[in-house]
Amino acid sequence: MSRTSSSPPTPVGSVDPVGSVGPVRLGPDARAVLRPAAVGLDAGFWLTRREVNARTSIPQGPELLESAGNLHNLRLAAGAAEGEFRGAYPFVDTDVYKWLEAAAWQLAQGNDGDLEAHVDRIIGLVAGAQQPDGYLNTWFQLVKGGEQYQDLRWGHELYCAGHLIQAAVAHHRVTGRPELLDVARKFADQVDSVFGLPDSGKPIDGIDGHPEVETALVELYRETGERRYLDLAAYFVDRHGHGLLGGEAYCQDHVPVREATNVEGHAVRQLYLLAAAADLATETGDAELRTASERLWHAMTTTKTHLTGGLGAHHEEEDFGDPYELPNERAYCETCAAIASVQWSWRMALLTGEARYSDLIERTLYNGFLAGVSLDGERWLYVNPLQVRDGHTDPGGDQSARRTRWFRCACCPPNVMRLLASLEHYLASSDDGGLQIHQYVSGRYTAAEGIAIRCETDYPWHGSIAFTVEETPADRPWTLSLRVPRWCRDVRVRCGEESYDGPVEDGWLRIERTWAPGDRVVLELALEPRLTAADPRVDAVRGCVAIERGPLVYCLEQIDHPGGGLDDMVVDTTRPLAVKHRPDLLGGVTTVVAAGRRRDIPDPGWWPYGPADSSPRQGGEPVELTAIPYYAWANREDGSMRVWLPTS
Ligand code: FUB
Ligand code: ZN
Repeated sequence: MSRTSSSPPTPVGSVDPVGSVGPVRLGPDARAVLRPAAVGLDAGFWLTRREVNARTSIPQGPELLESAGNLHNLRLAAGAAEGEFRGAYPFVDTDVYKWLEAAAWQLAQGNDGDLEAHVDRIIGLVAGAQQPDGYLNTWFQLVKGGEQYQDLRWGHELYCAGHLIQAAVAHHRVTGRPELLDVARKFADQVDSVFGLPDSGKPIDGIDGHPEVETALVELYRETGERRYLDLAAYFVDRHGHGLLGGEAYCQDHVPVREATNVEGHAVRQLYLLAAAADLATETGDAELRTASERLWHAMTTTKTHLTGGLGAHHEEEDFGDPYELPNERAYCETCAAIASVQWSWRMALLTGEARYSDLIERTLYNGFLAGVSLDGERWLYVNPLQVRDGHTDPGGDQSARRTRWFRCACCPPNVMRLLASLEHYLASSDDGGLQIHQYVSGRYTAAEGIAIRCETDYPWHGSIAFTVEETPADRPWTLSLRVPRWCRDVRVRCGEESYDGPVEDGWLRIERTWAPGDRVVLELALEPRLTAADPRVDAVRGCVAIERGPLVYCLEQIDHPGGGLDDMVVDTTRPLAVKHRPDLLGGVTTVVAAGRRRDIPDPGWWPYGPADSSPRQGGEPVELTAIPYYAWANREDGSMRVWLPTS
């Protein structure tokens, strides 16, 4: 099928009455061309990951928050406990808020009784810790003598407010109950009474060093209809980049969003800020913010994104780094940055209708994001390197390349929980013309006006994706739009018994007709394993290839290659790649087998450098290389790992 480009679609306007109950609910005047559609997963890859989240990760939250001291701090602030503040950071309250948000989305899947009881109890603790003026931050209340907004660069007070607001919106959206929303609004109102432009009469013209409150305030506006929350979000977004915090990129204070030409500074901070920019463009029609968001997304994906969708090249300041500076063993790729990237891209997908945003979401979900949690849902990675060397000495701590039960800075685990618990929200959309499938899962996709289809698939292991129309208006046509991933070189579609050869336009394959219940469409995405090379400016991987299959990035792990290390392996790119389904391995994965060699590396004596080789040696012992999906690495014994493989 040919790929072409088309002109932009028109906005959808109002809220979809059967839309997805999830983190983004468009306001009545939203300029987005798509709105999130509801999906109920009933089998397959992501259902398994979500069940682990529901049965293991989320239920362990209350105990972990108790033992780490987060809940104790809330009791302390409420005057209901004695002792010292526990925790190393001013933002430890957000671990509680992100867990509450995850639990709220989980409640939408059904209530096991126990979870709701924990949620109610913890909301009670949060409400109890709130000051009468609405302010809430246990660090400042307990350690800093109640001072407020005196350390905007590092204090994270508004960052904490943002996560509280998001949790409250989730809880209200799912349960209809006001308890946490009341707390969040009271805090938001206090923030609104304090922050504003110098001529506003409000005492502080300032921003938080860690964006997050901005996108949360937009969602609070969407949930409550109160315009001043949207205005406050717009104020905060636009006050970044004016030197209010000294002008550092770390705090997103180096350049106004509207003028920025590439993503810079602390990756998570940048990405949360850009999610808010996309939200504002969506709700207000601000064309300049939209253009900036599009420009920055393009710059990020072309120059600063790892193959896994991971973001952030520097351990120092958790920073994006320079264009094409994409190291392997020192890749930072914080799990939170992958999550923030999904959040931003989804807002851009809804705003523009463009498939490329969901291409990146797919890559990120299956790789850079999912590697952040172990297969059993009990251990985590904060940083997600693309290589662990033979002989690696692990420093331990939060930034370890070994999975950890919890972190001192525990931002990532509950962030993973909330994304997995709300995952169905990021999979499909609708507009007045029909239903768009962004991500392929087994389950039921529902759009407005009586449209529902069932999808059966074993994706990403197999590329066959079968749709059956279950509900449809009888008397009018609508369009089923299927995203054809950018990596896919061969796509076929059958409608009933006939093959369909419409074009792939901007990544969408659109099938318009008057459907009848029982109509079948089968999409076949060829999942041939492939070797991928990077832009030649990425010095770190010059002369290397990576193995991919479908949306999955693969890696080698030491445990599958006994008899030597991984650093002396070479892949033979002239030999075909083979696929082996391994139900016995890592919860059931498809491995890719490549031909390789273990290089004969001559003893360098005392100096490992020598004259450049004009004809590199091709010798060495032949070895079968077994690649596993990157998301599944670090689930067996500790050892080396690599994504990028030298070719000579
Ligand atoms: O500063 C709060 C969180 O801690 C950030 O989002 C993460 O990058 C980590 O630094
Ligand atoms: Zn994190």
